[in-house]
Amino acid sequence: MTAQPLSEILRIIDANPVCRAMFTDEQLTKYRIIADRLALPDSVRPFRVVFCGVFSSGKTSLINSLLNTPFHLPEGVNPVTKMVTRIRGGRQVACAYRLGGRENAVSTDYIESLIMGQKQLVYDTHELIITVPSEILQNRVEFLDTPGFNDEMGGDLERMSREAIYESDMAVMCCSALQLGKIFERQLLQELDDLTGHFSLVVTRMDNLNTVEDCDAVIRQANRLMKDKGNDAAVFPGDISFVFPVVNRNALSDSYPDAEKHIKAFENTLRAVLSDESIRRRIRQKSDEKALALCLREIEPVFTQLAQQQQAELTELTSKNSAAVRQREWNARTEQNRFADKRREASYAAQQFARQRMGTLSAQIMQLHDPSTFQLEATRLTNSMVAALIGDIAAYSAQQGIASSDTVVNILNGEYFALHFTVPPLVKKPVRRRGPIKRLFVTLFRFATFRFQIDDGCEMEYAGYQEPAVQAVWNGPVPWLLRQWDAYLERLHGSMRTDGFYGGYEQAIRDRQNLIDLCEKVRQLTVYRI
Ligand SMILES: Nc1nc2c(ncn2[C@@H]2O[C@H](COP(=O)(O)OP(=O)(O)O)[C@@H](O)[C@H]2O)c(=O)[nH]1
Ligand SMILES: [Mg+2]
Repeated sequence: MTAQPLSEILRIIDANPVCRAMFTDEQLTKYRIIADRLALPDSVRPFRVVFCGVFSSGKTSLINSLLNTPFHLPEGVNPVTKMVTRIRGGRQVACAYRLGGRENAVSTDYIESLIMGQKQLVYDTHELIITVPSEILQNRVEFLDTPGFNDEMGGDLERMSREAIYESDMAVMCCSALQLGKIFERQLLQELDDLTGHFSLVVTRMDNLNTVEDCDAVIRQANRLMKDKGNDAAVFPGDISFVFPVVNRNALSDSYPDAEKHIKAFENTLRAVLSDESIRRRIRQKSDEKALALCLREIEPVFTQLAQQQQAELTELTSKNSAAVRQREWNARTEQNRFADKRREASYAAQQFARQRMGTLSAQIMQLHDPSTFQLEATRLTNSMVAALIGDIAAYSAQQGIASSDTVVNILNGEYFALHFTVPPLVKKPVRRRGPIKRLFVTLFRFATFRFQIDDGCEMEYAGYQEPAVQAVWNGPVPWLLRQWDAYLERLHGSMRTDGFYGGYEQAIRDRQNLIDLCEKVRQLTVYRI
């Protein structure tokens, strides 16, 4: 038997808060106790017999009777056992408590007051280890005496009692003859049947019944309750599933004449079981299997449910995500189209303005005949024209609702004035080289037509000097302006709104997928023994 799947599952649960939240603390403690017990190597593992039942059902009395030593655990009418008492075999009576994985000795004088809770040991220690020289505890047999269930002291004692069952290989359930068949007793029987390879029902206080008929009725009822339970009886040399001792030997009375016989029979059979290695091994194996299967049976549906729930969320998230993606793409496309249209319109308009303005400018430049004032005048004209052009673009963009005119004006003005435009100076232009005869004629012709003459073999002229200036205007401010305008629209377009959609889908989907994988892994582990 290996504790592998359960420990592995517990590691997964501990590591994942979503899985952790699917279980109660009680459940996890149960799994942990069982996993720990399964992990113990056989060579050091005690054979644990838990004595359980409601309080005052005679558990401690039964243990005292079985120990058969001068040492007695305290018993009483009121619930007296306030701690789980672990009773081991040893050479002499000793007492210890466990703290931080270590056992610390306590004086045996305090045993009674500690068990009865009159004396407080250490905060948070609810277990006392008592060593008793008793024959029945040989072979690493350990008895666990529990405070018991249905105690008015409340949940803590019940929790301790239940945890002792999770630890144990075998159980003895004590039940008063007057309580037999009550709902709680039936439930506890079922619980023991689910958890242990073998358990016995010991009906106590038979002497409290008035008639032999009552005794027979109780015995019949006990048989009915144990039918199909406490199974695997075949491993025993005798059947110890149903016994009806009167535990308190002092209380033997005429009303239950078979008492002594039953007690002896129970003791003998239990002794035989506990001293037989192969029977112990078979009971333990069965208990381990049952306890593990119970845990896995409980765990499996939790993870199936978790996986289903995550799958549903995953499906929803995936469709939401693809809708969001589609929406986002659509929005981006329409937005893009809208901007592309606006931008095209705006660019055309800007070009048109530029052309008109620059056309006027060119015409004016063409009117300038005086080369000495030409450059200054052309620059001044160009600058005033560009300023007017910027104003036009701003007005246009405001009208189109692309941006506030201020923004455009600021952008264009700022950059324009930083790059104040200057029309380049006039240059003389070499025309062509001619021979002396032709040069003479040309000189005469020039003279006749009042044109300049430079006689170095080349002809230079200022004729058409307006042309390069107009070209410079067209190649300078106009493309610059259009570039600014385009860049401005580009910036506007780049900061286009694409947010406002839930963007966490991818991570959420990944989380769900991981959890589903984890559930699948756990479910594979649970298949192991179910
Ligand atoms: N008359 C009678 N009294 C019993 C019997 N078994 C236990 N008692 C008494 O019932 C009281 C409670 O017993 P105890 O062993 O402390 O119960 P526990 O709480 O289950 O451990 C004690 O006073 C016992 O002496 C029994 O079979 N018949
Ligand atoms: Mg007790």
